[in-house]
Amino acid sequence: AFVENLLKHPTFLDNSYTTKFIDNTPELFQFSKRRDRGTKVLTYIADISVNGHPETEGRNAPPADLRAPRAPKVKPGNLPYGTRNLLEQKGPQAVADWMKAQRQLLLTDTTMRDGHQSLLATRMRSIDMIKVAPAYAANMSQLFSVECWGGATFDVAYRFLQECPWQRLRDLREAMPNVMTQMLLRASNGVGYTNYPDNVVQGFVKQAALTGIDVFRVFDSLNWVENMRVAMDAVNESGKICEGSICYTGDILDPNRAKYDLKYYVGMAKELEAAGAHVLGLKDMAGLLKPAAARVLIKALKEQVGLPIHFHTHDTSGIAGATILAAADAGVDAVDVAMDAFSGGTSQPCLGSIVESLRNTDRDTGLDIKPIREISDYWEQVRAQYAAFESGIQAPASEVYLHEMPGGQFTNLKAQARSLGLEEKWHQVAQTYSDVNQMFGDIVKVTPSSKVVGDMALMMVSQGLTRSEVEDPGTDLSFPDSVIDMMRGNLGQPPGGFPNAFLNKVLKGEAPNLERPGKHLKPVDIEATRAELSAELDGKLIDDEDLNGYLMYPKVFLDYMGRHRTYGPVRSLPTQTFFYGMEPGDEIAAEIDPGKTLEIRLQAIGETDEKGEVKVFFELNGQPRVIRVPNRL
Ligand code: BTN
Ligand code: 3PY
Ligand code: ZN
Repeated sequence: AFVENLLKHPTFLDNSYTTKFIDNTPELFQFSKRRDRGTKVLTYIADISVNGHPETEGRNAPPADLRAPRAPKVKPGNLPYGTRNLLEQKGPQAVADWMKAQRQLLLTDTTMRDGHQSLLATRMRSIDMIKVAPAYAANMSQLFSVECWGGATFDVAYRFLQECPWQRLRDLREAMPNVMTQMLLRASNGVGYTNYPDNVVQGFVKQAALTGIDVFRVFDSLNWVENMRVAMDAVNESGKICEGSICYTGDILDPNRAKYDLKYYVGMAKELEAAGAHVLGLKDMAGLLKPAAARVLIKALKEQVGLPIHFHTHDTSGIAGATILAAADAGVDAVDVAMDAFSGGTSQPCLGSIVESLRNTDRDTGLDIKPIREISDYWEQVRAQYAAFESGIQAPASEVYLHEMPGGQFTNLKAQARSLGLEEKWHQVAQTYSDVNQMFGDIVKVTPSSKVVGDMALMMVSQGLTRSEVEDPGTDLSFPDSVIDMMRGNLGQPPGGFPNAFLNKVLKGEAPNLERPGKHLKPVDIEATRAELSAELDGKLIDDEDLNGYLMYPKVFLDYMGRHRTYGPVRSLPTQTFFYGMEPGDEIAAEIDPGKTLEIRLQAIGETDEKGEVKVFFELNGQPRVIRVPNRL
């Protein structure tokens, strides 16, 4: 009976139980046993209610009486046939063939990944996505895919949202079994900022496919196909769709930007086709492709490459909707858009508007506008909860054609500039970003190369350095680590390499590595790493998902696990509670497991005692509970 009770005990199910802990600290065991998940969640709420959340401190807050978002109701019944069913039945090549054969413009909804990554600093929580996923399955089954994973969402989930990105994916997959899920993968940089050993990239792709990704958009931050093969091969091995992607930069119609001309892009597309892509991604991460150029580029790619084309852009300049329509005219097969409430600006163009613009034309998307409006209404309520993470950008910015910053970086760099006291010098940062690009030899700027350009630009503006001062061989300068790392070749090689004079100045004579970085990285001993992590976490069994989280982000993952031990499954709290806590009299419900719901009422918050602690009085499922937390204010 003891074992049975133990096995059923929440701390055991939670994996926070360890024999080592009990053996070593019998006097604490009573206490540890009481710290079930309910108590942990109450501790989190108490802490936030007393001390506030560090991430929202000093930022705009949503109205105090904001209601929790309500997802559209879904009628029970069989789900319509969607792209996922096709993939499951006939495989990735059949999906690619179908894309080319049919005439509707196919749409990917990016709201759950790039939409909030570009508008809200990637802060959208899983619960807000999972609640609406059934409505997508029931009423948006004509979508090509839902982009909901990868890019910056992976580390932000652990780092700032105190939740497991794998669980997010598993839950979305389960709620949306008929529509393909899509992720953004930075090739050998995984979902991180650095080149990982080949076997780490391979293991990550395998796990992502197992947990629920159908379409992998793979890109390299310097457009180096050589450095994309490991990831692309791994995707193909998993039986999922490999979308090998070109990152678009410059302007094919501008004779002064001849480095990235039509021939360059067609050549890269052919390389990706030969490398085994099922779909060609055209990833315009900054929103630089203008309508007239899109006509020329899409037409050439359709004529000279056999793959269906999937176009991604950002509306930073305000003109991206026109580019999408031009691309549709020129025969593009699929495009990325965001649900209305998460569209525009540094995000993707507006899904509903593209659907309406093409209605009754030969590229009619076939999507019904009514569920789009219902779902977008929901997203509008969701967005209101994240007022703290709004960038404040009010208008389209043609300046993007000068700096070429990716949509996801724009707001981030602006926030970084603000924190360095450079907010007033923003336009100078933008100009310097452009100068740095030229200094680096005019490179593709996308995570992680865009971060290197941003680091250098911020350093120059904060130290008042000009490009010619930086390039002057006569002055000695200490460069940001990320710049040294990139010049060493650790992110790979851009077309034509880095300019020699600059490279020599940064490396001070050290020879760069011109080969694929992964070629020189020793494979990680996976099982030894699992054992090491297990030991670090007091013997916790480490599954492949956790292991992959740790391999991408060791410190971020361990910090997450440490907080998880104290606060438990906070992912199921409503977003308002997660960021702002509760007020006396508030009541919420949190479903911590299917069928296991915590009904929580905050009764009162006491005074701070002589030990600097505050008692917070709750009712948990009708039972009184008192939680003590330090007052850190
Ligand atoms: C983070 O911002 O580090 C992640 C969010 C969780 C941190 C918790 S919130 C309550 C407590 N107070 C803090 O300052 N950190 C933890
Ligand atoms: C990412 O890598 O996160 C991007 O969105 C690049 O555009
Ligand atoms: Zn993007």
